[in-house]
Amino acid sequence: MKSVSVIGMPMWLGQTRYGTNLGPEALRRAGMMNRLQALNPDIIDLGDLTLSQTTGQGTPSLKNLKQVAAANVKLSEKVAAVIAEGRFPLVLGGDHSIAVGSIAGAAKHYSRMGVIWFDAHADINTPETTPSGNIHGMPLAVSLGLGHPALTRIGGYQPKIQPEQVVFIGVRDIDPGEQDLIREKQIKVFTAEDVARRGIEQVIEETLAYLSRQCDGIHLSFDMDGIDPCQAPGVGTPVDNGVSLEDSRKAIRLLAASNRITSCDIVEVNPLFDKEQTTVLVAVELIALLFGEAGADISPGDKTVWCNR
Ligand code: EXY
Ligand code: MN
Ligand code: MN
Ligand code: MN
Repeated sequence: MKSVSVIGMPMWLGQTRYGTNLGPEALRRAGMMNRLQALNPDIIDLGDLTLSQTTGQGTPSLKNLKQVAAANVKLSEKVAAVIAEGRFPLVLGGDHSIAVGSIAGAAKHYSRMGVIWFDAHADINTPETTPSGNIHGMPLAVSLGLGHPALTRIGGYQPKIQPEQVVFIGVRDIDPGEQDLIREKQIKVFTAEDVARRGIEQVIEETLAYLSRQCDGIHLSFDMDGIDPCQAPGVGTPVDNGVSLEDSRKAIRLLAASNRITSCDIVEVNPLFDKEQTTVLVAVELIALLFGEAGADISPGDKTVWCNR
């Protein structure tokens, strides 16, 4: 049984749609802690870090830089301390800019930490390539040492990870500048289409084999918008034709069973865009599956995702 410490990051300044800051509380209100503690009594909630909620103090290509950097300095220290205690950090977003701090805090404990980036997006833009200036589209580039020093220097070292130790799963909305970087760095990619065509079991098996050979820890950065928006609508940047909920469940259960995941972010839940609590409840279920809940036996069933959007 892992000793798990939950850290809430009420962050929305990595993008421009208010609401992801409400994510951690929404997950708690949906009964997340009771469900986790029923599985494992040594799962504790450290509460939310106190973050600035006011916009400004950035540039058009790095919106809210000062606040986002300050928040991630705090998070990197918290995550590093949790791992130093021998505990597993589960970081609840908040938008995906928080991966800057979670990866910075975790990677210092490993010589070669792998990253599984489950997402509709690549989040590997730099200030030079970003189409929006939103830092939630940059955390992977920052972790690779590419971007503004106020972000790449967090944790006091850089880069945090190497491109050959990153695997994308579920991507389907990649900007031209990101495409170039992914090709140049030869980062391993399983698009949402690859998942549908090859099967999630095969994708996860290949991902674990690829990373286990070379990594001494694996960080799972799980962006809820990687799931098809018909089944997880409550996200800030939805993209059609995502990974089905069934495949997302299978992915988490396989990763849990591998016992190779050493830290995790669950990000981009935006309760203000949710339909009832659909996305919040999916996130709680996936977190419970990550920490050992058996979950309903999943039939091979129909993989397509049908919905009237
Ligand atoms: N690639 C686009 C940008 O950089 O603005 C969209 C990024 C969306 C990021 C979400 C968290 O995954
Ligand atoms: Mn993301
Ligand atoms: Mn995304
Ligand atoms: Mn759809």
